[in-house]
Amino acid sequence: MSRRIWKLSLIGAPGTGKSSIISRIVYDTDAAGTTARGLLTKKIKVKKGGHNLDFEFIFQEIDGLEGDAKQIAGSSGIVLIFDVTQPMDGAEVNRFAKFLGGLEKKPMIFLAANKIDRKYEAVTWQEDLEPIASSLDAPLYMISSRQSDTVSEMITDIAIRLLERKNEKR
Ligand SMILES: Nc1nc2c(ncn2[C@@H]2O[C@H](COP(=O)(O)OP(=O)(O)OP(=O)(O)O)[C@@H](O)[C@H]2O)c(=O)[nH]1
Ligand SMILES: [Mg+2]
Repeated sequence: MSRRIWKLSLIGAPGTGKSSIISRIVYDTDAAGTTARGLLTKKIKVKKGGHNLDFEFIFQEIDGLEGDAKQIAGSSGIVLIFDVTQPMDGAEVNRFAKFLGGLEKKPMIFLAANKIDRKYEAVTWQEDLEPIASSLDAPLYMISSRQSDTVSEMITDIAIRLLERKNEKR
């Protein structure tokens, strides 16, 4: 059986929760502070069409939406992380989308709105992010690194979508 290894880059402003989300996926805890710097990997199993599929993700954390082609190079997918308790900068997101469009090898793009456990303090809503998601043709996930199921549903869906895209290209 073939091994599937994908590099997944989490990109977002400082404090949006990138390390916490990676910790949740890798260790099933959100204690970002205990996370060693460097590349973390996680093997996950997905059931699809009666088959058990094995995947391995390599995670990379990238601060800010400045768009560094070198850092993004080699990523199968990128997840733009937003913090629902912080305002989002639409112009910045558009600049980043333009940058992505200019890349030679375009990674699959995903959007994640994090910290939904603090939805009563939210200033960025699902309705604010949906137009961006559809303009980027990217799925949008509402997650909290404190809520294990929201993160595991996201990573499973990302794995399936990456797999489907890979099969499409053959
Ligand atoms: N309430 C709540 N807090 C969160 C959540 N995710 C992250 N945090 C908190 O937000 C703060 C920043 O989280 P980090 O995971 O360090 O964010 P980061 O994007 O890796 O930050 P930098 O590496 O500094 O860019 C920490 O205090 C986390 O505990 C969440 O889903 N809910
Ligand atoms: Mg971090």
